[in-house]
Amino acid sequence: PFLLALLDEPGFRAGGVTTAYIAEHPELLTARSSGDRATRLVRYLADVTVNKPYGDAPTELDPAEKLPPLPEGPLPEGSRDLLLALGPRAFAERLRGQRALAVTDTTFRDAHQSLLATRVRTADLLRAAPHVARTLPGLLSIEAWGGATYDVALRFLGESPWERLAALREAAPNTCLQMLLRGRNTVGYTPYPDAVATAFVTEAAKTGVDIFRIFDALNDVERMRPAIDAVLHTHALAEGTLCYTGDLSSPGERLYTLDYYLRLAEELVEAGVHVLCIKDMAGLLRAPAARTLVGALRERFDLPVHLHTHDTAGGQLATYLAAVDAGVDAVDGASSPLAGTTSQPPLQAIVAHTDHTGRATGLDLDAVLALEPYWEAVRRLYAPFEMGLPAPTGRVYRHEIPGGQLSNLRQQAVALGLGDRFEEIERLYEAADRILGRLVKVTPSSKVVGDLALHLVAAAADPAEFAADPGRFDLPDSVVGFLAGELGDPPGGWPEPFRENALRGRSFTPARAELSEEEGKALAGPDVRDTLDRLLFPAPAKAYAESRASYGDLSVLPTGAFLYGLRPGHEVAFDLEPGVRVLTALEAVGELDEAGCRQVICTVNGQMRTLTVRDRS
Ligand code: 3PY
Ligand code: ZN
Repeated sequence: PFLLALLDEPGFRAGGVTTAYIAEHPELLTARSSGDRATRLVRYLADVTVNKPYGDAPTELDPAEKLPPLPEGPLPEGSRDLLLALGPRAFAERLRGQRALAVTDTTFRDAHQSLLATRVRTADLLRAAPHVARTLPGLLSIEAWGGATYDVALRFLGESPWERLAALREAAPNTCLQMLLRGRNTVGYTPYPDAVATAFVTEAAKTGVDIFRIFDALNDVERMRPAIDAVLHTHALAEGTLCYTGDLSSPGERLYTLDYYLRLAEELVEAGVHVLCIKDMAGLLRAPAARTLVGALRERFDLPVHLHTHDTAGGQLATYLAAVDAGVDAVDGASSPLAGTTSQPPLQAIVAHTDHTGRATGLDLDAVLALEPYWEAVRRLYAPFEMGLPAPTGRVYRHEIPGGQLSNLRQQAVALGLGDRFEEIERLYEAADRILGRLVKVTPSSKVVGDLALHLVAAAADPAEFAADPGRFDLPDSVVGFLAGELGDPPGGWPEPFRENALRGRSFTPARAELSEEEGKALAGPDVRDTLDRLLFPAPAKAYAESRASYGDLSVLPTGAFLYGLRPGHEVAFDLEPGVRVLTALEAVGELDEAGCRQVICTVNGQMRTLTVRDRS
């Protein structure tokens, strides 16, 4: 490949290669030439063209055509300018003191995590970011990172999550970028040593995160503390999170009561967080409960309260308005085309319903509306990842499945041939939750409950029989780990004797509490991002490294081509780097040969190329 790279180099063609030429161009020894980089990306496109992993393109529309013109003039000041000027403590005080309802735009993270399997690529986010920065400078933040985005970028998109963050930082330099951090589990599904959480937070703040929303899947503040402490050493704001479950207004509620949340909030305040977040991941917080909880938190503590919800049952705008009356300082919304059902309530409605009141957001409704056609086109482009909740469902009040997981489980049910019997999975999820002790259900505790539910379905097990004699059944690893205490202790205590019976005779290897000396050194070294990728997600990090080695930086490809490949007569343009444009078009795909391959003939910047691709379709 090195020789091929040289052959493509203009200096070689023009004057012949000498050792002096190489000496003058040391980058040739490390970087590949643009011709070689183009060929490798076209090789990826040829593969997708033959194998069509997601079928044919659902639309020919390029979302970029739907973007309004970018306003000119100086970039308006935004929340990040204020945070950098005031520091996090004074910024939080100001947030608490202001009348205007502050708003976080979740379109860049939670919305597509909850509707499109987290698949929206950096390029599509990056195109919208400068518009948000220029036309909605009154936003509190853009939630753009963390949650499942890290894993999915490495595993499915061939993208570096760190490069996404850095690029978004550059595209919206005036507005706070926010991330979701799962406490000791960082952006993964099991706990990591504290040194990992610390290094992760430090690097994320350095790269671009200004607001860290930190939660623990069982609401255990001790397990959020390393991350909180790490944030307190940066410029960024720490949001300490109460994950909400149940219905605190119900007279039958004994566990997740107002007192329970107030005690939790007190611990978070003592841990030094700047903001209190109510994270209603399943959309269970009803309007009267919101009024009570927000009112009590505001009365008891001086910190601003930030409310997050999912609109699964369809009633969460009412919850927001009740919270607004009770003084909530900030809420989360997503642009309408990526809002509703398992995603957040629409930003557009939040702005419209508060306009001309004392709590108006200060966001320009027309500016929010101007981005609707763009996000609508993006959603159409990602149609294969639509996760199938066609309408609101009130059953969430019973099964309490978080928004992101509900859409995911529906897909898993379809894969198991149970697509038409999803109510059964919901019923077993509810039963599994009761068996495990009525948990706060959010990544990764929600995964434990979901794994058990699917396991009961697959084993055709009756939940009562399973609960009475779990030793007779296989158990998913996540369930064994949970019962062994891997995620901490559940708020309602352990379900005994179920737990003892379930663990008897089973072994469990706990996650490591410490790093090896070598890993510790690597975290302190210059390649901290690669080290974090490897420590957090060994297999996806390897998949990413292989993809990068084979194809280069896939994030430069337009999404239509990345997902659906090339079509005859349609030229695809992409930039290897600013100013280095590649134009490619499909000429023909050959017959299947004896080796199971096809020839793909295409033009690359006017030159004909023939690539051999294995047909795995
Ligand atoms: C995540 O942890 O990714 C979540 O969105 C939880 O709600
Ligand atoms: Zn959420």
